Amino acid sequence: MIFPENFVWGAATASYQIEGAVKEDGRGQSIWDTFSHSPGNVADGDTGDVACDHYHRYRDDVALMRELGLAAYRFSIAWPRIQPDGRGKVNPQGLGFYSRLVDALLAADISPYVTLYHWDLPQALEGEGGWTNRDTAYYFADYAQAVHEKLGDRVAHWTTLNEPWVAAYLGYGNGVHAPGRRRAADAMRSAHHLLLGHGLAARRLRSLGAENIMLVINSAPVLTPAQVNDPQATPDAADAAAVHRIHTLLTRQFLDPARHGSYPAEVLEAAARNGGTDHILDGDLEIINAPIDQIGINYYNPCVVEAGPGSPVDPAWPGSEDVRFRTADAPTTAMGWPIVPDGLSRLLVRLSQDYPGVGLMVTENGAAFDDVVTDGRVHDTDRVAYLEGHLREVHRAIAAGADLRGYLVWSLLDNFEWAEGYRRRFGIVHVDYETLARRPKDSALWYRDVIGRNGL
Ligand code: GBH
Repeated sequence: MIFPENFVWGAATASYQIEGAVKEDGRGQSIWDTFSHSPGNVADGDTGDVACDHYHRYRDDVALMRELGLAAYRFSIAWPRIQPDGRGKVNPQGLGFYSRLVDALLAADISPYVTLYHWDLPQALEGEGGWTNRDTAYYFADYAQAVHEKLGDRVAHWTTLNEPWVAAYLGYGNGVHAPGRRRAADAMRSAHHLLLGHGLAARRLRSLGAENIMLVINSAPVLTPAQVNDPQATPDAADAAAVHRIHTLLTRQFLDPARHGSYPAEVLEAAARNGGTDHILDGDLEIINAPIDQIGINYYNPCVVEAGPGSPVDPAWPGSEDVRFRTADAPTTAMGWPIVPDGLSRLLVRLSQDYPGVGLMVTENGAAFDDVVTDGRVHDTDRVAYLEGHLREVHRAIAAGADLRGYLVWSLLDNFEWAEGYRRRFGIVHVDYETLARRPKDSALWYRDVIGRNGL
């Protein structure tokens, strides 16, 4: 099973999940510092204070990437390292770190894929309303410019946002993520301002000469329980409506504005019933509809729903009043997430049809399992099976005509898994949190061979 020539193989991480060094070189506070240090928010009271100490160990980590043969490394930039207050003065030391990282990657023949926002908003901006405040979108574009001015001569691949659905609905809706606010109306407003920030930043980057601009979303095929194991199953009208509703809230809410310049009617109706639509101004959709080059898809599992009232409605899902969330009949990972590899091909084929004219990339895919170290090795056969199963589906989607440009494993390293802390391990490289030693798991060695062969 050979992949196309120039197919991009890589791995992904995010700043707060790996860097540590939260008080070094002038870094300001982010909402994840505040949130993780407030008791009750993160499992075991874990924080990103040290994380994988990547800030100090990045050279070793790049050497490891080179050994694995990665062609691309997707990482994110901590906005509060660049602008400690979220706006105004730029911190040269913060830019310096990413500049050294980029140089190390290029010297190792690895293309840097820079994500500008993977959830660590400067706390100073949260103090002014965070993403519920429209100004944040404009500050985000200024920040994007500051980063591009330093790295634009060497970085060819730019991502504005990682998973705006998660940032808005888990951050401001059900409060599972920072900043831990819990109001459906705030989440819907934040979603719009994140999209506005995406559009402003994409336009700004383009005006500065950037050529490969991407928006990364967490998407999923939305399926009825019967469809999980039988793609041919045909839901009745009520179940089909529930499926369509959740697909609209999860995926169309972001890609319709970004690619078609319009919101789905169902999203506007949900906003009207949750705080109103006054925050959506004339001209916003035109800004959001900025030209982009790729859509990044982070896929972990399908979303399984059927008709019937969810009780009570999760503030992460305003507009889902007639929908009941179900669990899939499938084996699960340590996160409790169902393993449904062909969900990925179903999703990719659909998105390539609904949103033509841009490349697609799997920007995250992977799994947490309860890894054990035995005799210095981690025999993570479950992770190898997960990755292999999903790569087969990527190949299948390409054969079906989807314009897939690459695949990035989540994650290079075990890391700070947000509200789950360090107890959930997604890495293909094991991290010993006592010594911070790295140890490639069997999955890393397997992935190296896949890359070497350009296929399975
Ligand atoms: C990604 O997000 C992140 O980008 C990454 O930082 C993270 O470490 C990685 O995945 C692993 O978690 O149906 O309401 O229960 C995860 C995307 C979206 C997956 C929300 C779980 C559950 C939504 N997540 N989804 S709900």
